[in-house]
Amino acid sequence: MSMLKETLYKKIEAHRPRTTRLLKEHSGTKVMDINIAQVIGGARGIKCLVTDISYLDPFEGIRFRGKTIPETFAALPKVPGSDYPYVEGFWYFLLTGDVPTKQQTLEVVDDFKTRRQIPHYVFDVLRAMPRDTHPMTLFSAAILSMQRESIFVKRYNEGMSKMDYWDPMYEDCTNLLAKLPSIGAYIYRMKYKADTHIAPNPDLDWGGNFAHQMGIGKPYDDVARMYFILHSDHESGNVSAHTTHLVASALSDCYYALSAGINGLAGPLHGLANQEVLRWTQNFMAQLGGEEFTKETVEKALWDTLKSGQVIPGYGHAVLRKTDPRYMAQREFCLKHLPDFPLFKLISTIFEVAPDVLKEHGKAKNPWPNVDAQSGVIQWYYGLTEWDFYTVLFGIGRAIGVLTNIIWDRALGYPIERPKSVTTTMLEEVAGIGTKEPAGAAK
Ligand code: HAX
Repeated sequence: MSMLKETLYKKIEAHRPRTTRLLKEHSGTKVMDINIAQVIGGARGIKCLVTDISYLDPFEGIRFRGKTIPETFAALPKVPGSDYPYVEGFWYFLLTGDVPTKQQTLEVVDDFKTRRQIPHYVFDVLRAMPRDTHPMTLFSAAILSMQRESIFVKRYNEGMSKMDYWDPMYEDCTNLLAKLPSIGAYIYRMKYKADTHIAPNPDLDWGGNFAHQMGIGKPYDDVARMYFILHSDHESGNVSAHTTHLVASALSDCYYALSAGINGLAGPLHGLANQEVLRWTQNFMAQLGGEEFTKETVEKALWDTLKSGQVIPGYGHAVLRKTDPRYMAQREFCLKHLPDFPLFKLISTIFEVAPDVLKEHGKAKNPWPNVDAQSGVIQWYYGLTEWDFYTVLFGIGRAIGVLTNIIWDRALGYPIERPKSVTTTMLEEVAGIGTKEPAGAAK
């Protein structure tokens, strides 16, 4: 057994009694009350998911296993000659809560390399789809196509004990995660680089090999590592994490579950917002027709978007009530590496103007930028201008967090998810509203 798996096993054994005790001795203790706005409004703020992988404070932002983003980057072993850590070490950290040593990290680096070969039929599936298929559809289909590889399914069919579920889930998730960057790079080059491909480099780590297979030179390897870690996890309630958890709760394997989560990430209110930000900026520049932008023209364009009934992409958040620290981490990267890049200047001007516009507009509870407002500009700078690919980058990163979560779901025996629905009439009764319901309405 690898050091990582052994450490994880010990952590699971130590954690299980905590969950059992809560359920046995305190199952009747109330966590919160909920109101009608939450019931109708997308379960906003309802505390009904458990994860120890990350926690999102509205005013502080994300902490991975208790560490802020700068603390996480500082703590983990770095790739020699790079500013950012091995993603493999981050995977170890998310899974176990322990900061790995260099040796423990390198063991994971090697383990990933042995698992990264992609079955040839995945390429056949990708090539069979129309070339103008959205990259997220290709990515999701590639993941789903590998479902036949599931060790969990095989062991389940053999009659495995519930206590062992986490083990094949760990194997499946690691096998899948190890392949994702190469699948992403394949999709990218098939679609946008005349179907020319670059073989993996066995000397490179997960993030470095992604940059290599994309065909983008340094420091894009560090961009990839930073990007994947920043996008990995945002506690459990966001659409991609929740969907992955929900599907896995039916004991569907990780191929089914991650593919579903990726489909959720592909929505414009979630991960697709990063491509929408680029679409917005490019439309805006096209409208200016070569003229320099000013704060006034940016402000007018933002109002035009709002007045036409659309959202300002990259702004607002369901939980955060301040500028997303993931935005700030990427902004710092831009200030260091591309301070004079015109698109970065535009993104910075939007940052100066948009919060006041949104405040005056008076709807968004959070007028500040989220992760997606800043991420595309970095990709664009390094030559990745095909913005409909951006959410695949997000998806590769998001897989790290959601796969960690479903391994722990299996380890702690979380049950099939099944919240309860009510009818509108029932809510009206709760609210004390006397209504005449239309004939045939559900009671
Ligand atoms: N522009 C315009 N209106 C906005 C807005 C924005 N950026 N953000 C919120 N609003 C509006 C909502 O549409 C809603 O309007 P209605 O009352 O007419 O329905 C109102 O303000 C209240 O919404 P909220 O409570 O502040 O926000 P929600 O929790 O409902 O939604 C969203 C959160 C992130 C979906 C929302 O802020 C949004 O649509 N933002 C733009 C898209 C975006 O950037 N998405 C990425 C978010 C981060 C993420 O998940 N990345 O993957």
